[in-house]
Parts: sequence; C-alpha cells; structure tokens
Amino acid sequence: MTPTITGFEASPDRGMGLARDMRVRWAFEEVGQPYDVRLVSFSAMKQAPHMALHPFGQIPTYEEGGLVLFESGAIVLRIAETHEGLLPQEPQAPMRAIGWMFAALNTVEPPINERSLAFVVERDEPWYAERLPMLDGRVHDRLGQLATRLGDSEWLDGEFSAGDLMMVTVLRRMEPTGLLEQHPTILAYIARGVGRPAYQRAFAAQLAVFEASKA
Ligand code: GTB
Repeated sequence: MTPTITGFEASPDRGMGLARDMRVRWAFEEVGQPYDVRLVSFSAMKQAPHMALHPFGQIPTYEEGGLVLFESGAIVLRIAETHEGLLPQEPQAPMRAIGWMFAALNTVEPPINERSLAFVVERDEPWYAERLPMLDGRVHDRLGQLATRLGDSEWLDGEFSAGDLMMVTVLRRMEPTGLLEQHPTILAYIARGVGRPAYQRAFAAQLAVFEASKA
C-alpha cells in the first residue's frame, strides 16, 4: 500500500522546502518508501474533506490503508517505526532518537516558529522592532545550546536518525533570517543533513511542485 500525504499546491516558501511536508518526504526517501502526494490549496485545506483528515485544516496529512495521521512528528515516527533506517538498532538508542524528535518539535521549533510568525504577521506593526531582539535572543539561546551539545559530532546521538531529520528541517526555517550565520556548528550540521541524497531527492520533488504551480 503506497501511503499518500498532502502538501501545498503552491507553497508560500516558493520551493525552499520549508513547509512541513518536506520532513515527511525526506523520511520516505531515507527509508526508500515510495509515496503519493495530494496537493491542496489553502481553501481546500479548510473544507470538509480535508478537515476530516486534519482537524486544524493544515498540511501534511498521511493516509495508509485505514490509518490517517496528522502532525509531521507523528507521521515521521510512523515511517521510522515501520521501516529500517531512521531509528538506530542499539538498545535504548531508538528512544533517544525519539527524544530528539520531541526536542526539535517542542523545544527548538517554538522560538523559531514565533520568530517566523512575527515576521509574517507583525512586521508592519509599531511594536515589531522592539519585540524582535527578544525573539532573536530566544532563537540564539536554543541554537547556542544545541551547538554546544553537538560539539564536533556529526549527528545528535551517534548515527543519523529521525531526530536529526526533524532537527535539520526545524533549523532550516531560520535560513532566510540570517540568524544562523552566528552559529557555524549549526550551519555545518544543516549542511550535512541537506547534503544527504535522500534530502536532495525530497527537495527536488517539492521544488518540482512549486515550479509546476508557476506554469
Ligand atoms: N504541528 C503541525 C505539524 O507539524 O504537522 C503544523 C502543521 C503546519 O503548520 N502546517 C502549515 C499549514 O498547513 C504548513 S507548514 N498552514 C496552513 C494553515 O494553517 O492554514 C508551515 C509553513 C508554512 C509556510 C512556510 N514558508 O513559507 O516558509 C514555512 C512553514
């Protein structure tokens, strides 16, 4: 059974691979699982057929036989648990990799999300300039802590895992801001992630969708 996910019909990131279907595409590519993508418009996302799959009217969703999932973390975990390649084999290592997935989503992504959202919806507001240093500071705190933990390691905990996949996609959200430039360890970590052939295949697939949307 080939799973089907949903993605933006025309991604607002213009093919930069920053939307959350990218992490799911990457996971499929890492484990060699073919997948289908159903593209949805912003209005279709809020209509009954899609809302039945995703209570918040967002992408990505995942359908596999009778199983329907939303939340990119749950979807990547499903892929990781049902295929080899994203969770290490040694005792306790899979749970630590899952812990890093949660860290990416619950500890690193919130300040990154807050910073991104403020730029999108508040940048013309009078308080934005005053608020920005605080938002940047929260991002820098997390990036600095993560860089300290990474040190000279290639990945977060031994071999590449779903934890790294999730973390790299979360960190990439900050690429357009320039904030990453102060964190060479993080930049090198992201470069290792996006240099993986599976990432490149996933990126090309989402870029092709964007290119087609312009035609
Ligand atoms: N917690 C959920 C998950 O991880 O799956 C969050 C899902 C989510 O935020 N989905 C977004 C969405 O559907 C797309 S990824 N938004 C439409 C809506 O809420 O109506 C977020 C995103 C959007 C755009 C960019 N960008 O342009 O750079 C980056 C990320």
